[in-house]
Amino acid sequence: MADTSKTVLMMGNPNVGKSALFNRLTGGDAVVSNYPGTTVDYTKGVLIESGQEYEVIDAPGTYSLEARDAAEGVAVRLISENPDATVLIVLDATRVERGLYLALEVIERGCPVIIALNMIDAARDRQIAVDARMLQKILGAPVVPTSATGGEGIRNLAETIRKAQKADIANVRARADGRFDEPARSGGCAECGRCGGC
Ligand SMILES: Nc1nc2c(ncn2[C@@H]2O[C@H](COP(=O)(O)OP(=O)(O)OP(=O)(O)O)[C@@H](O)[C@H]2O)c(=O)[nH]1
Ligand SMILES: [Mg+2]
Repeated sequence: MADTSKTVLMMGNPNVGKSALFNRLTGGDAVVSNYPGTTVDYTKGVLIESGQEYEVIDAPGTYSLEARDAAEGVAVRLISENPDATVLIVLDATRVERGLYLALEVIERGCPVIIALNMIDAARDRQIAVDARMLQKILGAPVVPTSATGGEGIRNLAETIRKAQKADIANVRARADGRFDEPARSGGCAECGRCGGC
């Protein structure tokens, strides 16, 4: 199987701004392909960040990895076909809870993930406060607030791809229940990707 370690697979619920973010990350220079055997299209582009070239795939929107229609089926097949990819999970900051089911499924699969908390501008406008740091701590993976339409956080998101982390779902559950304070690790933390402390 091809090396997919430099692939970034964008996944998220429908209408959360995946394609808008994809265009920001890749400059909109994209190739649209039909997924074989389906009528579903998906888009690939290139991001060059700190001298590293990534292939970015904009997957169709899905609510879960138990696909219920053709588009969701393609999203699930893309994650299977790119086993070493970093999964960029896009959440809508105005309705974070809706996207968490998929995020947890992807984390449970053992994929290295980063999370874009997109539509942060809309959340702010509607006075919806989202604690990105807490979310990051609980999920054990970097969380970057973004506004794909306004351009906010895009640079930070691109720079954070290399800090993607595989999270342990059992630890995520424990932290969500408030049962577990993760001990300092030597391998890196979700906060800065380098230390064991913050
Ligand atoms: N306010 C705001 N609107 C956004 C943002 N990102 C995307 N949008 C808008 O949200 C709508 C959906 O954006 P898309 O990029 O098409 O969303 P998607 O996740 O690719 O949608 P599907 O491919 O249908 O799953 C569009 O009208 C965008 O302009 C954002 O950060 N802030
Ligand atoms: Mg889209």
